[in-house]
Amino acid sequence: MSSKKIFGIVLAGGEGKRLMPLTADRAKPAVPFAGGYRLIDFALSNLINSGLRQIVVLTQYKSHSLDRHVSQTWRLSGLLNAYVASVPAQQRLGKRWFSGSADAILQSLNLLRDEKPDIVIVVGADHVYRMDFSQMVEAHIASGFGVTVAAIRQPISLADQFGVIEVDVDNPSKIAAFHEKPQKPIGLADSPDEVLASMGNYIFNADVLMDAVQRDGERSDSNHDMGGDIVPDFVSLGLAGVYDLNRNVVPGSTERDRFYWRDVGTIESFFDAHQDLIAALPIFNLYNTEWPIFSQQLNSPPAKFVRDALGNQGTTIDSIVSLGCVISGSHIERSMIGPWVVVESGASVVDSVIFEKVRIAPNSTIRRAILDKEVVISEGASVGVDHDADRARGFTVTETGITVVGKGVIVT
Ligand code: ADQ
Repeated sequence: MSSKKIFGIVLAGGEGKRLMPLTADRAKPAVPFAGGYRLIDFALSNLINSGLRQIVVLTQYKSHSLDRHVSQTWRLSGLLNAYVASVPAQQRLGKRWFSGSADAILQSLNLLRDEKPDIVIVVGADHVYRMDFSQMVEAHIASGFGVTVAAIRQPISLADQFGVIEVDVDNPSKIAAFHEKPQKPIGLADSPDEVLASMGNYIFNADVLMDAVQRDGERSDSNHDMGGDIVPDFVSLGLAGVYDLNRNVVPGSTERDRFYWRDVGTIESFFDAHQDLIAALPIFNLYNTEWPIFSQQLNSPPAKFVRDALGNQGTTIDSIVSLGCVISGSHIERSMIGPWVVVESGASVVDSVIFEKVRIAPNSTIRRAILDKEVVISEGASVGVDHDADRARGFTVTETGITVVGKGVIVT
């Protein structure tokens, strides 16, 4: 890691409307993922593994479970001034919440004034990926740009969800143009079906960032958004660089998962990201011990698989089953089962994501569904089999037929 003093800011105040009902009761970065993790654990693990030791998480929307997760899980030693601190919106600049991600930083400048870092890494909180930021910091310092934006190629069909980068023809490390969520994107010259997307991760010289958010705060024509306002400003001044994730080498990563990055902002992408992990040869490998993804260590017994009371044997295949689960004479296939889930005799769970403490009673059927925490499936009930019946019971059914049952619902 560079000898510069580096500070991390995780933007975690977004509402996550497109993940409803999973965000009805929690901030998007606190949404459980892959059994025992929360979405924010990926960003924080990357920063910690990259050598950062001073990190703040800026929160505001329904932040209780997020604040609790950060304070319980991300306890660094008190030595060496090391911390991951959750900082809720505090109305330091008048009686208003954060009006956008740049405003969140503007309202938190006291943190930078206290720590006086040279470099600030600003990252989003809701992506699944591995990245060594120390390599990006080296590239940023060498380039001399005020901001460097991390980027990855994405299908052009997704361009309207991302900031799209055009690189300078004479200097491929410089951004020539930046279009936030364009409706009519232009594909890359060497690959017309792809665009170069901003990952929502930025490295700034600290003084440059402080100046930029202060200037932005004075503008009435700004939405105070990092991607929509701050980055385009730097680009128009010729001061923005780009760092392509394909330059990043993360210890222990495989050829298959080297450039894995998923924005899990929608139910579909959240569901698909689980399938990426469950696959026998996963394209995102949770078992890379050289670049661990940290999360809360539950004091839980191992998962247990038993015959039911009549001696019937179950099958569990192509699935991940978390700690504390008891699976009894039931069938589980291509599914992610969170902690402390009970699946009883004759129940069948296929292509599904089950959050913690769900109870699935005998002879019930779950297909292509996401069940939030503490859902109870009654004996013989089904979810994901008849979408009209799912809607009639108030469940969300997506365009591609994923049924989502909200937290604590009793399904009969
Ligand atoms: P989006 O993710 O759509 O695009 P945004 O909704 O601003 O942008 O969220 C970015 C991050 O900031 C998220 O982690 C979110 O939780 C947080 N955030 C949003 N509003 C906030 C607020 N008021 N206070 C604190 N935090 C807030 C962004 C970029 C695109 C880029 C994609 C990559 O704008 O250019 O391509 O990320 O996914």
